[in-house]
Amino acid sequence: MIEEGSTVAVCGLPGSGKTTYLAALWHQIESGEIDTQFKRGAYRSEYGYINSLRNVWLEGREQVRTAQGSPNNVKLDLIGREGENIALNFPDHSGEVFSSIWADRECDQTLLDTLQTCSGLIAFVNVNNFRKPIKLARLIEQARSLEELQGNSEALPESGQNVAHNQEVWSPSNSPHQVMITDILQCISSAPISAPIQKVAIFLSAWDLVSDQGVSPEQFLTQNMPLLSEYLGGGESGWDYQVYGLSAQGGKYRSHDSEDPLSPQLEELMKLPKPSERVRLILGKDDMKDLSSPLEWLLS
Ligand SMILES: Nc1nc2c(ncn2[C@@H]2O[C@H](COP(=O)(O)OP(=O)(O)OP(=O)(O)O)[C@@H](O)[C@H]2O)c(=O)[nH]1
Ligand SMILES: [Mg+2]
Repeated sequence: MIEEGSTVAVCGLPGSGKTTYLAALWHQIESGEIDTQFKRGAYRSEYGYINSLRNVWLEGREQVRTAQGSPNNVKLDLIGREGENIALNFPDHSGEVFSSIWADRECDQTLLDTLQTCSGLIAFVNVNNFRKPIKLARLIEQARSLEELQGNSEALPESGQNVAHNQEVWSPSNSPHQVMITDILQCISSAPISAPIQKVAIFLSAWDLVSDQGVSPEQFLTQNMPLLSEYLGGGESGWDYQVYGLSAQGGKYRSHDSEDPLSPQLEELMKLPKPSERVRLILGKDDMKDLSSPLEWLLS
């Protein structure tokens, strides 16, 4: 039986797909167009914010970046499979509060409150915009070319400065995303945050952009984010985890204020009689539509 006042924490760097998921989830539950694990309960909460996200999603437009500062408190009144009433809290934080855990070693107080009271965590990674790890072989290759260039002084740029100018200055915020996410998960589970949660659903968002690669979400994680995959799978981390491929839009949406005509792909999506059918959620070999199904696992 799921507790009445449960909270799911939504974690992810800027642009990782958090708000889009909430918008699509709410549409599926509110419309009742498809069979979902959780149904809509009697309205007891404030729905202004989540309804505005849903309308943007229905129009095939990207969500506006979530503003920094206080999170938008989303509370959904739901009914579980066993008929239980659940008021599910889903605070929509901006991605910067998560970057700040990694880069500044600081945790926003409201996020801390969420983490210490939640039953489960969803961690988002956008497969379209994550910063990949640099392969050691590539670094060695670059170092060799630099050595060759230095050995051949005629080939060097006149002052030698262009080489330095082209190098990116390191800062915590331009680290590979898998390093940041692994560290954030580690911080969440250890002191001083010590969140009492064990389950994390990893959502690889914008999955429609990689679904033709023929790999499962778990394989994608192993191939592209080996550090995170080993951290989760190594057994030492303490997390019970599942990796999902999530397409909450089904394809590319227009930007929030675009006046451009719809792309052929978006036109097809918009023609679907049930907008809930735009969505895909992949877990292993299962290809699902119901965005609330991971919540059942997270909350039970
Ligand atoms: N192709 C595709 N793009 C997606 C999908 N879901 C999200 N995106 C894109 O990913 C980007 C970020 O999505 P948001 O939901 O705003 O991300 P967020 O994590 O809330 O970002 P912040 O509010 O900045 O923290 C947007 O450009 C979305 O259009 C999807 O299913 N498919
Ligand atoms: Mg957002």
